[in-house]
Amino acid sequence: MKRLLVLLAAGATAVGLTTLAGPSAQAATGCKVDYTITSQWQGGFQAGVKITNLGDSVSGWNLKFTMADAGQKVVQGWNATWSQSGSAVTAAGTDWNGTLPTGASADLGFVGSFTGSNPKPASFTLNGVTCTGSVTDPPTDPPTDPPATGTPVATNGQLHVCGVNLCNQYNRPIQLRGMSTHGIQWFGKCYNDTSLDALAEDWKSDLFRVAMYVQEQGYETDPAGFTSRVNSMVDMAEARGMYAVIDFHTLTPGDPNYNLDRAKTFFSSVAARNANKKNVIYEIANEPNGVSWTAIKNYAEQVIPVIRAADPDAVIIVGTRGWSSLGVSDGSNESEVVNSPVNATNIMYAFHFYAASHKDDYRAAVSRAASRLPLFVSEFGTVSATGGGAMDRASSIAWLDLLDQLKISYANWTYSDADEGSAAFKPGTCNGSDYSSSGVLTESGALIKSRISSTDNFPTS
Ligand code: IDC
Repeated sequence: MKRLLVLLAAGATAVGLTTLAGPSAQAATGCKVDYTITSQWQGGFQAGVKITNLGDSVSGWNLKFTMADAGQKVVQGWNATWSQSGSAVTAAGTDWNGTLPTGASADLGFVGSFTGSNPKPASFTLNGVTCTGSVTDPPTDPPTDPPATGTPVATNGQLHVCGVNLCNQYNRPIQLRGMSTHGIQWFGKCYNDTSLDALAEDWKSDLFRVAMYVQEQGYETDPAGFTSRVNSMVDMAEARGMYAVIDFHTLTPGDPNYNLDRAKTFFSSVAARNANKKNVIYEIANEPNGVSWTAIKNYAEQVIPVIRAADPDAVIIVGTRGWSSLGVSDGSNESEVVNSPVNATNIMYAFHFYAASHKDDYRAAVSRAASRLPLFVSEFGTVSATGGGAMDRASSIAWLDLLDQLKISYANWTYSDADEGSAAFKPGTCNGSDYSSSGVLTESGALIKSRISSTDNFPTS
């Protein structure tokens, strides 16, 4: 059966073609094309084109090839919708032969014209896959695979704020426990496949906070480069089933409005790029300081809509006054936020502490605030607020017990080998490949690892 379909003027631009899906990442692909010049005459020829699908069944196909000589044109084709643009020829499957099960063939053909010689095309692609006559199996472990069963992201799915809690896909409150990077501009070498495997598998971390400083040789020096580094760290977390907090690590200057334009640029980009991921949480200003809650709130109300426009359902963390102390470090308290919350939904407020510096009065503020505000401890240290000094074990344990009891999520500063007490690894660890043995841990690292690696028991119904 020949059905005459499309008559194209030579050189016409391809129009009206259905856009066909390419091969799915999961599908086995492969095809064979037999191109036969069945007859030829002065300036004209007829070609038969037999496509055999060797891969998984395709529904909707698109065969493409390039004429080997610029003077060759499709004049009239059959059993496909034919078009030509320059030397590029497309034949699209029709409603009666658009589905090709494994092993099935479609016989098409066309009448062509030529001005010089009439060679055969060199190669053919079917839905973007070159027809080599053999099958390519799908990658066994593509990096975009859904996380393995049982990981934090596989279990909890897309998160949302419910009341004052962070809730999972079953609308049940959960607590995420994990680690923050140090400044990625300084400690990039600490974030590689081996260290991330250790974080996911040995530490059983639920969470990986990516601290992207804006100043101090950070984002402002190379916006595109830092954006792409953050994105690849989000992917590394996703591949291991961990949540990723994208931390716009403002610190000095303390007024986040100083970086408002940068924040809009950065978040519109990362939110668009990561919108379909379930593992992303946005933290829009690490630690506002020397600035009023009103100014912070104003910043938040400008940045949040930028994220929402691209990624409507992700949880967003808003920094608070006094280095994200809910104002306590500035002599205020949580009431300023309770009385004037950010005008947005699905957000949480950051609370940060350093256990050797921040003790009972700060714990009291968190205990009070926890029933009024959704809190997220996106950064804390076991040491002093400088990031150095000795670990305060008693205060650290009091804090962690409180956070567990209140189901407040946390990330510890830092998963790095910085030469300071807050680092989890001894200096030099990131020059090697051992992130798993107890010998590489600092005192802080050992305590935090023992806390984070205990069973999560996430609710699943
Ligand atoms: C510290 C680092 C330190 C670095 C300093 C300035 O540990 O190596 O020199 O920043 O960039 C925070 C901040 C966090 C601080 C940390 C410890 O969010 O950037 O890291 N800290 O001082 N808030 C309270 C403490």
